[in-house]
Amino acid sequence: MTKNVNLKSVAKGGLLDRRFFLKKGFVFSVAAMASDKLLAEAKKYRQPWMEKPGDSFSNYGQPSVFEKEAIRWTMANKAAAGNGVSWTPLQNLEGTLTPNGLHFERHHNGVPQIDPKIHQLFIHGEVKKSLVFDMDSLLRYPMVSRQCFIECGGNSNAGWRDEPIQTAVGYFHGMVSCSEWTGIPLKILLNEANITPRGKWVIVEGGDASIMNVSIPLEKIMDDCFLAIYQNGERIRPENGYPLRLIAPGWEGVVNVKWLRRLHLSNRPAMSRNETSKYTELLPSGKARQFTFVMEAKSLITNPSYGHQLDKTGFYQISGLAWSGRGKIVKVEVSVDGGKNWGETELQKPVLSKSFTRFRIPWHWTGEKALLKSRAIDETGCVQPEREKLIAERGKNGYFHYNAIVSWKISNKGEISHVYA
Ligand SMILES: Nc1nc2c(c(=O)[nH]1)N[C@H]1C(S)=C(S)[C@@H](COP(=O)(O)O)O[C@H]1N2
Ligand SMILES: [Mo]
Repeated sequence: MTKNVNLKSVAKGGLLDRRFFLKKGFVFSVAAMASDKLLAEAKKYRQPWMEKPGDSFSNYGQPSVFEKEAIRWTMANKAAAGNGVSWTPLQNLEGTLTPNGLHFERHHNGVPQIDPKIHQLFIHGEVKKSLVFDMDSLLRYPMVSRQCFIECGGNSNAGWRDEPIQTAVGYFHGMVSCSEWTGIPLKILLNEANITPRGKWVIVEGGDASIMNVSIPLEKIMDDCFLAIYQNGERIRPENGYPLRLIAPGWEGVVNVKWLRRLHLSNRPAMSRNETSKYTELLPSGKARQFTFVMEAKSLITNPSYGHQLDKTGFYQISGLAWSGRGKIVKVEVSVDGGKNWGETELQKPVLSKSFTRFRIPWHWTGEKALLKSRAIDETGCVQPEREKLIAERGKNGYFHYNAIVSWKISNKGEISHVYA
């Protein structure tokens, strides 16, 4: 067994060692053979797709037909037509960016098909100059690009249940995705509108059938909010807000209003449905949490995770995602013995603020029972809490903002289940 550099070898659950590949190096080859024999084998290896020309060009590419499992799982909600969610299959993805066709969706009343030639954006209220824009005029403004995650405030809410849900990580935590968004900083347009001293909140309204609205403090709007027009280089997909959406980096999904049509400057919040009857939660003290915009530090191991099967002992790469609405992730630790020992993982560079951060660490599985956990720490010092601690603070009335540590139990047969531990 290797001598560990920065991690402890643990009795149960095997060994975690970030430097293992560097120190030892090893081969996961199907077979090992001499070079001349291997060359002969390679020459013999011919498949049908090498015998004739392949398919022709396509106007818009699609994933391989062998990747049918990497799809969004959809879940309709009977509250209204077109209300529901589709989830990002986090268990099938790597790196930090979510492909556009797999970005999670949350609609209150379906996806409108908005004609960009007639779409308009109105800015009015506590401004000296009311403004109306069409898409052509917006496209003339200077733009910025920023990679950031969007997470629904209700993501991971199955964690509040008494029994741990047994489902793929994406179907539990996949109401979060990460894209490079490109658009116009809102402060440019609002400075043009010239806000009056009474303008302290911006009431943001969408142009879908739900005409959803939310209130955002002016400070946040002027700090880093922008109007996105492009998503990962192409125009935003209809389901993610085409032709225009608001991006409020690090803040809960609901304030990232899609199909944006109106910005109303006001001296107070609108007290709309999504900031009173929803997204307001009673604490054990009897007080309520309201306007809890920021998504707290969170992480989860996506591989291995529920639904995967470890069928051999030996090396696996533990890989997962971490993010925080407060800024950059500075550290992600992983434990394979249920939290007794923790090892520091390698973070994929560059680590960006309010964005997905990919962490990885090699793990030697000995074939014994193991209990995998990950714990994120952000640059403000926020540490992802254990579930017990979160529930002690927030009580059992929680529904939103669940960010507790996730635990995967590995049986001695290599089966993976979700546990509270
Ligand atoms: N106009 C409008 N904006 C909306 C919504 C909506 O239903 N209508 N849903 C909100 C919610 S609750 C979330 S979590 C995010 C989801 O964004 P996405 O569908 O692009 O992932 O959009 C928000 N913006
Ligand atoms: Mo949401």
